[in-house]
Amino acid sequence: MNVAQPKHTRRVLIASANPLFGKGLQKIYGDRWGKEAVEFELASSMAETLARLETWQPELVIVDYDDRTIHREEFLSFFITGDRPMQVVLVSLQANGSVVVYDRRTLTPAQAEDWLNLPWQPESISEIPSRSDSMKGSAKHLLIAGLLVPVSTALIYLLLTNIGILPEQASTQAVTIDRLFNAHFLMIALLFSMIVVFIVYSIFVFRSKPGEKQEGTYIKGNNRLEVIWTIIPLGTVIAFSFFGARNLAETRTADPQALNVKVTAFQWGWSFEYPDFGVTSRELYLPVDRQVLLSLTSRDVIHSFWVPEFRVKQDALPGENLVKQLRITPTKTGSYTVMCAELCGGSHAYMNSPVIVVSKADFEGWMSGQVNEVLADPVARGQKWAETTGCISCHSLDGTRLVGPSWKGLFGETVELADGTTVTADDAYLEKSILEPNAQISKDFPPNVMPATYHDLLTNDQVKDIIEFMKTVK
Ligand code: HEC
Ligand SMILES: [Cu+2]
Repeated sequence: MNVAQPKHTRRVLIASANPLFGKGLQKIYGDRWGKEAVEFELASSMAETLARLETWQPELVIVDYDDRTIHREEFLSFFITGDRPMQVVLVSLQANGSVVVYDRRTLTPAQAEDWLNLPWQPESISEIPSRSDSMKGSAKHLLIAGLLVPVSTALIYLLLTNIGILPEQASTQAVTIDRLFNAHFLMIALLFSMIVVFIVYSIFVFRSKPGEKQEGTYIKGNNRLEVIWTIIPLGTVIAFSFFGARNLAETRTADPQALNVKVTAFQWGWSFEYPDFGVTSRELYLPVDRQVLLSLTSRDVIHSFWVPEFRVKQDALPGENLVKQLRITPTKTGSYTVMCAELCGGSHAYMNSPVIVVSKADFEGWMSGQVNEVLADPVARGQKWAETTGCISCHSLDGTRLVGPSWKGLFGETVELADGTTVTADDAYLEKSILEPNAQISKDFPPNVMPATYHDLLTNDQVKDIIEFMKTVK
């Protein structure tokens, strides 16, 4: 039988849950017409078939007669009532290679071939653009959008690295950390562009015109694509974790000449002890260009030591065996602030202390001043203990009411107690209030708030020094 070659690609929808059914038919068609002439779609369920009919509008539908999931009768009635230029054929493929069509005529493979190519109406469907045209079109769109991605990536990366997201770089560790940050910014810019460029491009270029009903092709499953987009991100994440680990090790490079500082965090402040000098300070003084080894502990809950300009951060944990170390090599003189980076209670947000990076000479000058002060004057010592053990984060020196009563003018005053009695604030009362805070509670202040641990933390001399200092707070 002689059938005219169609001028356009035929769209043939094969409805069968059995993939072999589709393959067999594709082969028959391919041999006869050449692979280019026929375009196949497979639908493996009734719902899928109906969906493909809507979106793809095939010219010929071949239904697997033996497939129970496809409800051939329902199917047939659906088509007979439809008004599309579309052929429907119910086909049963036999094991011996012969083909049975729905009216039960048994044909040889060659006869069936001809039968399946029966009347064709190219005119009625000639407006549908051929697949190869649309392929050319989509390659063009892909190329344009694909070129916009690196452009957008570069712009976003420049933006991210120039709006000052990162604070000043003031330590050698910061250089290492920022290198990784910048790699992440590049990655973020690329991922953002890969998604948003395509979305925005589609919104403008593929916007449907008024009255247009045709929907885009429904694409289900693409193993090659899925393998690619799993392996590339996986490899990237592994590479980043490798760089991350290497950078972390780099920030921990130890210098044997490092300056030792013990950092104690408490609710809500910091105290810095220089064990090699016997000096304790409320401010962290550091010499520039020398590594400092911070040994961090906490007196109460978990805190976290963080100076943004130095980048590195370390938790301070309560417990004697849980001392954590952090190495920082400041590279710029100036004033910074250490803040607590772990929510630790009511005044967490105000848990700031100055960090002052000075030249080597200035550091030595400051240190000798501290050493002399500690030795000479009990009031100066007392003030130092009061600051470094955290008293003045609860007791003000200027009359302001903080968590506890202000120390202003306290010495020699008559204090009203919660039990209604009064007492004179003399040496004995103050000492008792420090060592056993719950023995006598001041009126209008809560019990069990002032830590009862100073008994162990402070020596008798330190308590006396603090009281000497309190006497001067007028
Ligand atoms: C967490 C907050 C807190 C800290 C830290 C703290 N106190 Fe207190 N302190 C209180 C409170 C609340 C009271 C009032 C209740 C009471 O008498 O126990 C108080 C009461 C006192 C009193 C009695 C004052 C008066 O007017 O009768 C003295 C003296 C005192 N504290 C000294 C100290 C010293 C010295 C330190 C540091 C070594 C210290 N406190 C640390 C909260 C604190
Ligand atoms: Cu804290």
